[in-house]
Amino acid sequence: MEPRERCLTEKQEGISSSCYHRKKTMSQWTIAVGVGLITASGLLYIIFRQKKKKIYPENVIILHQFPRIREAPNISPFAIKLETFLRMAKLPYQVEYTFEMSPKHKIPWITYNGEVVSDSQFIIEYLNKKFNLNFNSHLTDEQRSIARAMQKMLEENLYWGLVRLRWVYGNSYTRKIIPMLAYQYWLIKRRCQRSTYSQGIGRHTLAEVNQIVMDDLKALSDFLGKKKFLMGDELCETDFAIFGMIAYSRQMPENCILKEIIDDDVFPNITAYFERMKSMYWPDWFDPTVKFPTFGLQPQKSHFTS
Ligand SMILES: N[C@@H](CCC(=O)N[C@@H](CS)C(=O)NCC(=O)O)C(=O)O
Repeated sequence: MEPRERCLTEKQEGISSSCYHRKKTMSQWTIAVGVGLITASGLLYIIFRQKKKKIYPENVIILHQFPRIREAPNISPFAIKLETFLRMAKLPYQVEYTFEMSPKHKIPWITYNGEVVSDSQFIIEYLNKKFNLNFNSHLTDEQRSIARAMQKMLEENLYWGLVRLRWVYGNSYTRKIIPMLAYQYWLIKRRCQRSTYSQGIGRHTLAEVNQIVMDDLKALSDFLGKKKFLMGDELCETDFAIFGMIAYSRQMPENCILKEIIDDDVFPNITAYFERMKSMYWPDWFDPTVKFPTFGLQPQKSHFTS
């Protein structure tokens, strides 16, 4: 190679190697900044969570649920189910009104001596073990199976129909029961449109949803017949779920089929069942003093503790 050519090649190599080094340094910086940001946000999240960690009284079940409304103890059937169970079992509990979701991103949930438990059914099973309870001990295996099937029909089928009627078709009627801004309603509506579509019921017409709701209630009514509780004279665990779901069905907006069902008392035995459970456990069902939303830990009610 000529000395001039060699000189040029060396120069080019020098430029490209400095370019390469600059690029390398830049990508190292990008990675470092990225890692730094992720670590910092992780730390901030932990600090924030720790700061938010609340101290609750010992040996008291803290029931985290949506704020109550004037006409009923809650807008969630699962919360009513759970609180009725707590009252029936005379367990020491305190309600915390909140919009904070459980680690499973659902509500209600409980905290008990630092332990967090999610899902109303798992909570009941957890408390059954902790406090040695069993409201199903008088049932045969066959009755247990029927009770489970009935509960799943209401909680996994009827519930979604009711979600659809309240949030997707409810609009201003729902906002009369649950005071909220139009924008907040719209956000929840959008969420419920998606969830009911994924679940499946959201793909049906309103008439079909009405039919599903009606058929489920009829099945419940037919099975209940003249019985006091689902399986006879003695209450079983599924009765809490049934009561929660009937209570929920009675909070539906005025423009929906449930209003006609209730007004015309199409299922008088369901009405009687609802009134019976309500009078047994809920002297404070209606609370004219409520200002929705009320947040925070509520005082423990002494007449429901053992
Ligand atoms: N299987 C759950 C169901 C709870 C549930 O669906 N809660 C509703 C309120 S009624 C909820 O948290 N919805 C919020 C969402 O799905 O994002 C239980 O029994 O607790």
